[in-house]
Amino acid sequence: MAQVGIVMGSDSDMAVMSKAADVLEELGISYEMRIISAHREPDLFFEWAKGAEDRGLKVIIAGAGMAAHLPGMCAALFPLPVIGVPMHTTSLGGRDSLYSIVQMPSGIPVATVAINGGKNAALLAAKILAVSDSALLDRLKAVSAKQEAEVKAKDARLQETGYQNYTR
Ligand code: RP5
Repeated sequence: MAQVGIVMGSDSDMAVMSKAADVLEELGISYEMRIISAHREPDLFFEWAKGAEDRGLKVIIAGAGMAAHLPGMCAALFPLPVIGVPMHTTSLGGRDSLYSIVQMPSGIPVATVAINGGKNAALLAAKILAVSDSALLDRLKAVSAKQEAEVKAKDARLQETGYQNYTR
C-alpha cells in the first residue's frame, strides 16, 4: 500500500516531480504517482483526492504551476499533510505558482517548498513519516550524513587546489 501520493497537474511538471520520486525510491518509501489536472479533469481529481485516505496515503506531494490550485484542493479534500511544489513558469518565473500555493486561507494548510523544490518535498514527506518510523529516521540520518561528507570533500578539494583550479 502506498504511503505517499505524488500528484502533478501536467506531464510538464515531471522533471521536478521525478526528483521527489527519486528521493522516495532512495529511502524505500512506497508511493503512487499520478498526473491529474484539477482544472482539466475536476471529477477525476475529486475522486482521487477523496479516496486517498482510504487507499492508505499518509502524505500528499502536489506539484502545479501557474494558477496552481491542485495542492490547495488536495488539502481541502485530504485530512493528512499536503506538501505543495510550485513550478517555475516562463511568464512569471514561478511566482504565480508560489503565491497560488503558499497563500492558503486560514484553516487549510499546505506546506509549501521552494519553486521547483521536488527533492525537499519528498524529504519533508519522509520526515513526517519518520515521526512514527524509527528505521526510516535512521535512513534519513544517513542521507544527511552523506550530504555532510560530500560538502566536506568539496571543501577539502578547494583547500588543495585553490579556487582558481576548482571545477564543479
Ligand atoms: C498546471 O498548468 C500544471 O501543473 C502545469 O505546471 C501548468 C501548465 O500545464 P501544461 O499546459 O504544460 O499542461 O496545471
